[in-house]
Amino acid sequence: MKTNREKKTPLYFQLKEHIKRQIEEKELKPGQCLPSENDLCQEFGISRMTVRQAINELQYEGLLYKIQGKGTFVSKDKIEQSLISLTSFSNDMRNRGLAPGSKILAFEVISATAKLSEALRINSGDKVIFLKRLRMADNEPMSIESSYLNYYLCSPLLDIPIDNISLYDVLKQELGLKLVKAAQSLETFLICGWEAGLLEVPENSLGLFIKRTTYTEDNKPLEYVESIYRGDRYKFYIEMKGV
Ligand code: 16G
Repeated sequence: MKTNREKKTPLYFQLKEHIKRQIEEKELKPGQCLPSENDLCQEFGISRMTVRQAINELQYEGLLYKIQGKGTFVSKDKIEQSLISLTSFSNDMRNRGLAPGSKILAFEVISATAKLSEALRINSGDKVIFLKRLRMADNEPMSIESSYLNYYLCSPLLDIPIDNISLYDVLKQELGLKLVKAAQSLETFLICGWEAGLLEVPENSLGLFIKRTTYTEDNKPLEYVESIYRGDRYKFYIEMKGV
């Protein structure tokens, strides 16, 4: 492809779209190194600044990543998660042939704040089980989940070794709870500081902030979860019916 100076779209944008197409068509494959900035300047007859702008934007969008001193590489395909069925992280990863894992960041009993008492429909100050985990797939960090669980429904959980378990499997199989439905919201989020370190992403990477409340029978909120998902590794989809 040659960039076209007659077009209304800026030159950097033309290069960006070209690289995007190459990734979509698998001409550039996940893990593959991009040609050097110099090579791209020469090939497309554009300046280094223009090449950098295209590459930086693709990096922000999660399609490319840089390794200091090594070059720019194509990111892995994103994990697509359906928003229709109430699945667990472990199940989602296993269905994709990836090994789920967790690193426990906190596991303790706390008192419900006003926000938690509203989400779990309990009184302020009531006991809540707080479980914060870094979730991994094939040892790659994917998300940070902060789960707040109704103490009176879930207290046997405190006696179970929590490392690398599926919370939903334990709630269902060992505590006999039925997870009937969940309500979830998604917002964009900038990942920085400690959380960027845990997720192994650059400062200010795009992420998704997800809140989920899961209900058991009788419409009782069982868990309220706030999660941060890596924007470069995840996409969510939903199917809609015509009205
Ligand atoms: C998912 C849920 C989370 C739940 C977890 C249980 C989202 C946004 N969140 O990650 O609410 O606690 O699965 O996973 O999907 P586990 O059974 O593997 O522990």
